[in-house]
Amino acid sequence: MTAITTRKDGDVLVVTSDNPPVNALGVAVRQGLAAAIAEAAADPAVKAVVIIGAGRTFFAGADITEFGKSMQGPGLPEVVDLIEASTKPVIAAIHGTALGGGLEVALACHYRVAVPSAKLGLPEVKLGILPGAGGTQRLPRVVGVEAALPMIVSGDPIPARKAEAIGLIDRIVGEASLEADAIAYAREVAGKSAHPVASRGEAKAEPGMFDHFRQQNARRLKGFEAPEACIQAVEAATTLPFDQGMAKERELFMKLVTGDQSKALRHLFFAERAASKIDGVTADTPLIPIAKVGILGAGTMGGGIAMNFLSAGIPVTLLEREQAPLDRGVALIRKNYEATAKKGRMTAEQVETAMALLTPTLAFDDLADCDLVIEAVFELMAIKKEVFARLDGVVKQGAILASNTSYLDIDEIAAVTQRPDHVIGLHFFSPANVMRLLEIVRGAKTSPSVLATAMALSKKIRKVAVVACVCHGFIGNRMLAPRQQQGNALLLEGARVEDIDQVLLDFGFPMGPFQMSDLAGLDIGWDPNNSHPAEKVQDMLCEAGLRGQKNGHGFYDYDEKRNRTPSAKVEQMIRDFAARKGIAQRRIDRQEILERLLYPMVNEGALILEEGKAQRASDIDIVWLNGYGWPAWTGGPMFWADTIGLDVVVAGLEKHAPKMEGFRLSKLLADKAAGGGKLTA
Ligand code: TC6
Repeated sequence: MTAITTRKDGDVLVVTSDNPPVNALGVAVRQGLAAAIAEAAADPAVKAVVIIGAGRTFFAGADITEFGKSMQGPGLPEVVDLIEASTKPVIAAIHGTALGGGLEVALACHYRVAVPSAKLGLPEVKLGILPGAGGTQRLPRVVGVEAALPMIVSGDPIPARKAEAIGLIDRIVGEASLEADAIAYAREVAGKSAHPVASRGEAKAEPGMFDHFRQQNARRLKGFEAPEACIQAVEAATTLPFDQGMAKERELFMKLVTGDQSKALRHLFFAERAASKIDGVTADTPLIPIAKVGILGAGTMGGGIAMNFLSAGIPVTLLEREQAPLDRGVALIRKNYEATAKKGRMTAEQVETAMALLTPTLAFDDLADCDLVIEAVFELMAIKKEVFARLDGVVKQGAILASNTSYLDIDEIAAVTQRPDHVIGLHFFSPANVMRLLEIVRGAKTSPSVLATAMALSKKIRKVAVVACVCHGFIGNRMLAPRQQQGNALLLEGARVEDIDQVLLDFGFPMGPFQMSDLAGLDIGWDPNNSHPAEKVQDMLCEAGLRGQKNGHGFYDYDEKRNRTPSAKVEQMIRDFAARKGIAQRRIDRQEILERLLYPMVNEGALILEEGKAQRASDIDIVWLNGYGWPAWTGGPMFWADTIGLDVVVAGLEKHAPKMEGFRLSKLLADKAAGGGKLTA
């Protein structure tokens, strides 16, 4: 099959790219485009050229699978130059997505038309690179630096109407008549004496603009190389002639594409897609239609979960035991939607549409006709069992019963029902309406159909789903446990709260472990009636009345604006606590802190893999990236371990093992380290 075909529509050469699924600009497409431009040049009857994508989209970018390999010519920058140099006007006819190299092709075209539903963007930064086929030089020349810079640095696409408003699109055409409208447009412009050429434009910047932008985006830039390179490339567009700007873009691109951060982000791109491929589930596994969802518990979690479905247009019945918490739950959902509307991300009408899909109730029987019921009640096995037995009796046969438990055994819960094959774990992360991750827990008896339905549903509510099997804490929380244990041990051995947090902040986490505990509330999981002396620092702080951000005092002290300052009192309390336990304190360096927080997590991930609780190492990376803020540019815990070397990780674990209570080295990790293997290979 040839990726590019041409046909003449009168005096217009229509060049169609058909390279499913996303029309990536692989070698065959690049060769075909170059040949098509040559064909147009050689044919005096051709007055204009239209480039259009077959199938679901215009070019969604360079072929990412070609990165890191030796690439066959012509390269994309060359093809883009050929298009721009055409003396006959070239019109990009855009539908679906024009992304990355796809938008760079469009920018080289003299004109761009798009259907209203199209999206345009330069998402390269998300892959740890920058637009390397002239995007950083042409886009600012076409739409101005102010509009181009955030597009290139954030990588977020914009809709066609916005693209039109900033001058990226010349005309919005009919949703169903793209090709015909593009051809008509080509005829309109063919007779003009001159055509716009992006590279000949000028990109102007206000003095200080780039530094101001850097300051405003400091958080996004920290530790991550690609955004800064993007800024430098756009800056070059404003200070250098086009050719020199292109040379600068190429230099920055080559450095990034061969670097570890880009490798890590490409790994994650494919990891996210791999996560949806599940053993035992095929394309023809039947799906259970989900027309109505029931949710038990209208607290923060239940309400957040409900919002996912309401936003996706799926009716929700929300059940509570008493009127007051039910009213509070509903009010919170409304408040969250209204806050979104205030930020301009939802219209008032959309808020009402979502709210109209919500049915609050106190009657258990109202869940009877739901196709899926998710419980978000108190995290105690006895309560979960009671709830599931009751649900099983009330909810119609064939419906799925799901638990939002973050630790408990789904098989034990399923066993109290007559439909263990229809029981599953759907572990949402708080705030559930915001966090992208959904851990789907597959019970021993969960049917492929139920699993496939949960996966399909997760896509509909725009979550990144990862399947885990039953074990304490599944993937995410199971790996969090050794990190917390080591954080606690390090405190007792003499590391300071803020030093431990700082190590992870510098690594790229948005929050350190103790900041996270303060935010979540120190009393989560604390039993006030426990008469034994506190084992953990956190419990000791709870006993002293410190609860975290919610009462202004936790590992840190907080002011009304939630600014934190280290607490000398807490430092002393930890010293005293260590002394009572007979633990000698010492100075602990940053490297030891890093190794003792992160290497045990890698080890736990490897144990999860060798026990078959996760299907592949990259699934673990996706969990940590989307649920716990692991910095994307390191690729996630498993990829990071591969990058620094598994032998290094194992050596570190062995060195620290005497200080790590209950530590057990994963055989898989040890074997891979010894054999020079990788976890993610
Ligand atoms: C660039 O352009 C740099 C230029 C400089 C050059 C010098 N390449 O996401 P989906 C595969 S960098 C190869 O599930 P959707 C994907 O792996 C690129 N393969 O679909 C999956 O394969 P599987 C800048 C690609 O409808 C299948 O296509 N562009 C590529 O949910 C379906 O993908 C981007 O970063 C690719 N470029 O979303 C855009 N893209 O079925 C990347 C996709 O074997 N792509 N595949 O698992 C996307 O964001 C999305 O794919 C989408 C479609 C929005 C286009």
